[in-house]
Amino acid sequence: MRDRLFAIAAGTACAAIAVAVGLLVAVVTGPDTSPVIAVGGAIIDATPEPVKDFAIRTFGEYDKVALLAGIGITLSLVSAGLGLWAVKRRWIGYTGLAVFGLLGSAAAWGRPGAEWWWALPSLTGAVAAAVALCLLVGPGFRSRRPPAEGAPVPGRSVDRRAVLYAFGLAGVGGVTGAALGGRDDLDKARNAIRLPAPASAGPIGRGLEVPGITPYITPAADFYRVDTALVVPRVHPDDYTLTIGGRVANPVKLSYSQLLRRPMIEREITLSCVSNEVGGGLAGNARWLGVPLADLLDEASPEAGADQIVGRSADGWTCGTPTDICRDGRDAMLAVGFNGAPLPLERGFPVRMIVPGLYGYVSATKWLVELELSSFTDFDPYWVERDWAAQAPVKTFSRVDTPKPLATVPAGELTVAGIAYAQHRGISAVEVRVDGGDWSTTELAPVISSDTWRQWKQRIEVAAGRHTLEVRATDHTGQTQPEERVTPFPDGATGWHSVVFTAN
Ligand SMILES: Nc1nc2c(c(=O)[nH]1)N[C@H]1C(S)=C(S)[C@@H](COP(=O)(O)O)O[C@H]1N2
Ligand SMILES: [Mo]
Repeated sequence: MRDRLFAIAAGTACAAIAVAVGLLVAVVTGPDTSPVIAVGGAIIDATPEPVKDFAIRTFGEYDKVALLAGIGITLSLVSAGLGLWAVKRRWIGYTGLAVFGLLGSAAAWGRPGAEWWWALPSLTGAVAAAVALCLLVGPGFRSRRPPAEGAPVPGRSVDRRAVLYAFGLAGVGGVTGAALGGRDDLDKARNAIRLPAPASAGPIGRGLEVPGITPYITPAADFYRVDTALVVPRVHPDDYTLTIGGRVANPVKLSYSQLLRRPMIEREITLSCVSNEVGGGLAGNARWLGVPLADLLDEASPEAGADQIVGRSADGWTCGTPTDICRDGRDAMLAVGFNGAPLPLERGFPVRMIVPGLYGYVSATKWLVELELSSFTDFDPYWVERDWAAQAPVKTFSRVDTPKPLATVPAGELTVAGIAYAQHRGISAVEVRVDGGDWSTTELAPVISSDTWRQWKQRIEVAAGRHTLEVRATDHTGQTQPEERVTPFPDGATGWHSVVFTAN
């Protein structure tokens, strides 16, 4: 039994050493090349749509944490098993480590933009783990079996200490690697940026003051995040080039400082995710500063028929936006500022795209490095390849923020409130009803444009007991949200949000 535990510990210690050495080498070769991140990235890209949909629905914004935890658990189990086998047949241990190393290297090589040295973290990690395996389960291991009842067990304590040392070394190495991996002068460079004042500053909206309502402007820390990047791409503004090419008469190349010198607009715009469920939180409203996209397109002069703009991010993710929508007068922009500061790193620093009226996956490329004029028949971007719709205008959405689901409130008068958006069409009315009664029209916050969400509130009377509050919104074209609930795939959820609460 003791020997088995030792073997399990030795196996997992070797895996920990592999991961730690991988992280240390990745300090030089780049954060997405470390074995766990490379494998995680490969899993994200290879996961079939229903599983991904399930993951996003189950874990929400913790989907990446869940994936890393899953990889960690799998690795621990497999390496524990390898440890058990390796004490009997050492070659099985070495073969297992070689397979690990090759899998990690293959995953890294499969990433967009991979270079040959991206395999080094996994390979060196595997070699280090093999050395550790040899030291821990090396010659002499068998001799530590109890020779006779009650006799001292030679060497055991030394070996146990060796396993502890191995875990300790792996811990220190891993923490050092992880800490150094994200450490370059990017935060410094971002803090040093002085954003220009906008040539055109849009009006500043004001929200309703109701306890429990979603604030009109979403602070950076509360803004949802959705992307396929396991580690945030780190794009230094000094090395930044944006290319506008493909089917254009005049290809354009711009550095970050050239982009900052162009006339800018600043606008409050809501961004929402196609995966947002009825009543969900995958939407935010911010004040974005950026270069109007239409001006840049005019300069590049797209060919007739180039009806899709393919956005590419530094990590290879792609996005397809209708060319005509970007030129129809709406505030489509290449954003560099978010709520008065340079874009936060996880929000696409240094440059991302924002197009009011379209879900993020067809418009909002973060870490944007290229716009390629193409056509919808010639190219399927990342999510379209995975069967999401190529055209995805934002559907009308309304949500109850207060009361919270299953809350208990005092009976009598009660203020209920929430938000609604029908982006680029505008919200004309929001109605609520209690327990399937008559609809009543709510009070709407003043609004500065059709591109932001609109808060609503209503005073209602409730008797003691359990109640259901429903909400529905109507846009400026006169369309009211349909009651039936439809899940997000393939082009956005619809249906009325409702909240059950108790009054007493
Ligand atoms: N490079 C890159 N940009 C991306 C994505 C991505 O996976 N990679 N996801 C898109 C999706 S699906 C959405 S909803 C928005 C989310 O932007 P946020 O994380 O700033 O809220 O970014 C878009 N831009
Ligand atoms: Mo999204």
